[in-house]
Amino acid sequence: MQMTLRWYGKEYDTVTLEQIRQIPGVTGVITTLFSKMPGELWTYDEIMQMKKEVEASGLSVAGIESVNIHDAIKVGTPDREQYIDAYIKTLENLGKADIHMVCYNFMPVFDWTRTELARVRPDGSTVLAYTQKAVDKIDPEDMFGSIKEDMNGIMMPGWEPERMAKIKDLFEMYKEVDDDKLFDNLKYFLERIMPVCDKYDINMAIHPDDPAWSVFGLPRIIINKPNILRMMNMVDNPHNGVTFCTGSYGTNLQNDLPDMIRSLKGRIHFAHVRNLKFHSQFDFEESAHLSSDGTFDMYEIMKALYEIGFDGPIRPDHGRMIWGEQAMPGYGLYDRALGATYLNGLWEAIDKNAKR
Ligand code: CS2
Ligand code: MN
Repeated sequence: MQMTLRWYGKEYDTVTLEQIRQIPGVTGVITTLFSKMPGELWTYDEIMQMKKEVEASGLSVAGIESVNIHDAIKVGTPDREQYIDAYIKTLENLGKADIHMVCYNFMPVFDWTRTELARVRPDGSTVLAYTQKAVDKIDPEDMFGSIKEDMNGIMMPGWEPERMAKIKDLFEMYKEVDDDKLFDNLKYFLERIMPVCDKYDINMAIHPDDPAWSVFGLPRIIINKPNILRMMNMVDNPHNGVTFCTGSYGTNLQNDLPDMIRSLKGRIHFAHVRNLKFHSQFDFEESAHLSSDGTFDMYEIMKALYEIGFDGPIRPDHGRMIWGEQAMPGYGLYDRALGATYLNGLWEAIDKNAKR
């Protein structure tokens, strides 16, 4: 595996490439062209400019998170063709730039959903949190407004104000879309892009829906083992793979994370590893990575990844906000650096033990 950190680009991120470079064992970043709207073409020159900047710092571009999917593709409206064509061109340009992993998601309207961006924990750190009660009370149109204050003035991925302004129309668009329709539209999209992925050896890595159940009555499909295997089988190409995000699949306590990892051998192209602490089944917060601080057994998760021969990029996903840092919620430097170091430690121990 290659240990990485997510980096949004110097205009958007509070963390610098120079800082990331100093985290032991972190050799690459997962980055994006953050100003691009879903459906917009990424040119070769723009990609190369970003890549050169990363490489000048001594790090590599280990992959993209995300090239976002336009709602027309998810809903399956006739204008999806133009957006799929643009997506294919973008993939071609990434391939030419020698970038081979693309994370994306197929969540309608909202990317991840949290009800608090800065819940204070007993130790004074702040974390993202979710309570079903709060979601049940809120009108989806007010969702953006309710968390905007906590964003520290920073634009958050998936919550772009331009999209949120059109939230009513978005809900209207998805009215006829149920789980099966969403699966069909995903299949259509994947079948169209697989030839360019084959040509440039690009691994597509779908990110799970977070939380892993339907919110606001919207369909959500990338949520559990049967669904993800259905997706793998419906387009049976090794380039059709997943981002295994423990914090997203793990929102559903029925999901056995190590077992899911083992069932996806060869198809996990990217791993997000973080821990959650549950207060009840539908009330959780994002804890430190350490097993004892949350609910998941991080050793078993890393061991499952090791045993299936996972060799893609991995990153600590969200971190807590600690030591007075001001950053995009979940994406500060300090706790993610601690997370990377911890995961590297687990990996080293597992590796040495396996080789004895
Ligand atoms: C990320 C997701 O911050 C996060 O939770 O893991 O927003 C992820 O980047 C997207 O869903 C992938 O398209
Ligand atoms: Mn994730």
